[in-house]
Parts: sequence; C-alpha cells; structure tokens
Amino acid sequence: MKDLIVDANFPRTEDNRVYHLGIRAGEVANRIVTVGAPSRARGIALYLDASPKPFTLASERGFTTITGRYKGVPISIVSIGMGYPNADFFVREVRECLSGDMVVVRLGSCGALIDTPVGSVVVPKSSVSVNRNYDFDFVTGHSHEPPYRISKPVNADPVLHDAVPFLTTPRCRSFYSSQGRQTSFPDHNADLIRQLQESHEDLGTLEMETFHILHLAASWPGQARVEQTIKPPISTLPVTPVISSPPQPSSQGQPPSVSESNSHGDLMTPRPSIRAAAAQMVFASRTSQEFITPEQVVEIEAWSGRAVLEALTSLDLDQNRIHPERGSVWAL
Ligand code: R1P
Ligand code: URA
Repeated sequence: MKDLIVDANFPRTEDNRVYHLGIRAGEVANRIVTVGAPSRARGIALYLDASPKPFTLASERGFTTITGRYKGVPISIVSIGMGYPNADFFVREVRECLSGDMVVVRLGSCGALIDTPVGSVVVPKSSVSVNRNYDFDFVTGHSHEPPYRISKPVNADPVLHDAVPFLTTPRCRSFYSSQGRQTSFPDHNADLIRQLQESHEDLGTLEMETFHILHLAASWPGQARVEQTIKPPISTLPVTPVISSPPQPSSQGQPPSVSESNSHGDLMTPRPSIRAAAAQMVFASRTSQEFITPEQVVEIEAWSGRAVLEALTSLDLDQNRIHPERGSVWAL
C-alpha cells in the first residue's frame, strides 16, 4: 500500500493513520501495555479475550499494535522496538489517536544493579536519564566536559505505580555506553556505574525507554491536538500497515476522529492526561554477571505480562474520559 501523507507537521495518511505506528483512532485503547519485542506483545496478547477477536496492526516502521479486551476491558499491547526515539513516536502518535486519558505501563527488560536475581520484576518509582555527552572528547579523553550527563529524576504515576505489584526500585534510562558496558569503543565509562551508585544511592536498574515515556507523560499539558495543517499531499512515502482480520469497523465510512469532549459533549475537565509507569524484568544481573535463559524469558514474560494486564484493567478510570467504543476495533 502506498499512502499519501497529507500533513508535513504531523504526518498522517488521508484516512487519518499516523505515519510510523500506522494506526488511527479506534484502533488503540486508553489502557496500554508497551513492550520492546513484537514476540513479547504477541505472547501477552494470548491472554486477551477471544471476543472480539484481537486486532493486530504491524507498521512498516516496526511497531506492532494489538488491541482487544482483557476480562471485558479494552486494552492495547504495543511493541515499539528499542530506544527512546521509538518511545517518543509511540507516546506522541498514540496520543493523537485517543480521546480521553492515556494510561501506559511499559513492560521491558533491564539490567539490575541491585542484588535482585534474574527472572524477578521491579517497578521503579522514578527514573533518571544518563546520556553520552557528545561535547566530551572521547578520542583523547581530555575535556572540560564530563563524558556522561545525568538528568534530574522524573516520577512514575503514583497510583499506577502502586497498582503494578512487583518489587519497587528507582532506576535509570540510558544507552549502551551509558550503562557502563565495556566494548572496543573508547567510551570512558569504566567508572560510570560506581559514580552513578554514589550519586544516586537508590539506583536499581538500567534500561532505555522508561525515562522518556515518564518524562513525556509528566510534561503533556493535555491541550488541543495537532491539527492537519498542510494539504494537499506533500509526500507519497509508504506507510504500509499490515492489518490482521477481522475487518475493522473503523475502516468503514468517514475516518474516525479524536474528541476533546466527554460522552455528554462537554470539554473534559481536567484536560486529558497521560499516566505512565513501568515494570522491569531483570534479564541481566550486573552484580553476579548472570543473564536470563530463554526458558526463563518465556516464563517471566507470561506471568508479568498477565500481571500488568490485570493491573491496568483493574484501574478505575472515569468512563466519561474513555475513547468511544462505537466504531472501534474493540466494539462488541
Ligand atoms: C536492550 O536489550 C533492550 O531491552 C530493554 C532495553 O530498554 C532495550 O530496549 O527493553 P525491552 O526488553 O523492552 O526491549
Ligand atoms: N536491557 C538493557 O537496557 N540493559 C540490560 O542490561 C538488560 C536489558
């Protein structure tokens, strides 16, 4: 499929699909589990209700969205690949496809700095970002700049955090060298973990996406959505989503739109929000140097995936601040 993109500011297709995730309103629910790997998303989706048959959309850019119901409650599972740029696309594009509140739990893997065995799950109260400082001279090692920069912490949504029932720790989001891994590159990071532990004594885990998701959630003002600004089409790049059966009710008639009003037609007060938290499966222990086995991965993804589905669907959300069922893929 070659879709025309009708907006340069916030790229969408003519039928209102966002450019990278490939979804549109009515294909993603307010409650969302986000994971890295599509296989993890498909595994968790096995717990969704048989009816309505879960909707699956795999985008050309590697995002997979699966939407259905768990114990009757609409929910989506979205796999986003790795890294904070992908997390950024996920939060921004999903937000544009949803009316009402967006409630996200990331279920990802991590390395543990604390003495927690591989195969356990931790839930961070907050997250800091550790970033490679491009102004540091990595070749000579001589610089007035530090090689890594550490941000202030950002908190998980406290209610959502308490709803996800595992061991609790703070944690950190960072990329490869910023996790103190030793490779053939001159990363000047041999002492990084020790420094991090000294400056943040409660630091628990290392991974790559949570900080950015929590930060976007905390900064979103709930204001008017991005409107389409440029017409006619300015690009013919493909979006090419691969959509599973069943046929989507939302594909009939007018492209569905997102509303800022509740079911009574009143503007939502307070404004719609983004609430986010994370659960982290310990795949690597940076203290014992253990790494999880493939059998343990299957086990941990199954029980923690189910626990996150339970936590999200048990959360009490205001029914006036939920995306309308009519025309959605979760309509019964
Ligand atoms: C690195 O191996 C990847 O695993 C972790 C990191 O955050 C990074 O994305 O999360 P996922 O298992 O969710 O991909
Ligand atoms: N994911 C990470 O980002 N780091 C680890 O050590 C393990 C999983």
